[in-house]
Amino acid sequence: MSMRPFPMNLNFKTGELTPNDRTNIRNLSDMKGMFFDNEAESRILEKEDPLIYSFSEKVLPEENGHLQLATTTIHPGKVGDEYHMTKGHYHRRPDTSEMYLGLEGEGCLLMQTVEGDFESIDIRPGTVAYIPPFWGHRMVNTGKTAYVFFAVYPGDAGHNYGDIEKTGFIKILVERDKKPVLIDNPRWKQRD
Ligand code: M6P
Ligand code: ZN
Repeated sequence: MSMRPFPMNLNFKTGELTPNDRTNIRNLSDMKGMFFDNEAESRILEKEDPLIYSFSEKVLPEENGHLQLATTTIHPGKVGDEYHMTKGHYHRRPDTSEMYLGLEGEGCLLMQTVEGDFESIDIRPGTVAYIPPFWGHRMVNTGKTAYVFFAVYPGDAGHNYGDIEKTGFIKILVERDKKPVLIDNPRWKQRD
């Protein structure tokens, strides 16, 4: 059955997408082992379980031909020296792409392939980044305010978190002398 066209509202300051159907919350306890400094993670979790990011989605059919629409807000902060970030993922259908549009705040998009290729793009309000098929992607908030972006991707792309959980990202973004620096991840493992 065909769907009727519909409008939505995207608030360019807050990223609020209305109407949306689902808001997903990711606290530090949902990201165990993803930040490099496990001791810093444990120290924080002994006291609290901070909200790292949330994303709101319009529920649309997970089918070829449709698109998925989502806005994400990453709260400022660090775990050890590493800035707050999304889990990051490849697509379950790896030959699908994605578009990110920066709305508020400052940060960086990290991308990699399973073969070990790596790219990063700074994303500010108004930056449009194209993530081609086969590139895993993660956003990192390097600023002191909320980092907000809008994403569009194919309806049937899906999420593959397992491969990122196994290997980590090739590079990580850490604070050095109060500035963000991209360094090699000593724990990066090439997938077998
Ligand atoms: C963006 C999109 C979504 C993704 C969300 C959070 O909105 O890429 O598909 O789910 O960010 O990122 P992650 O799934 O890596 O936690
Ligand atoms: Zn994606």
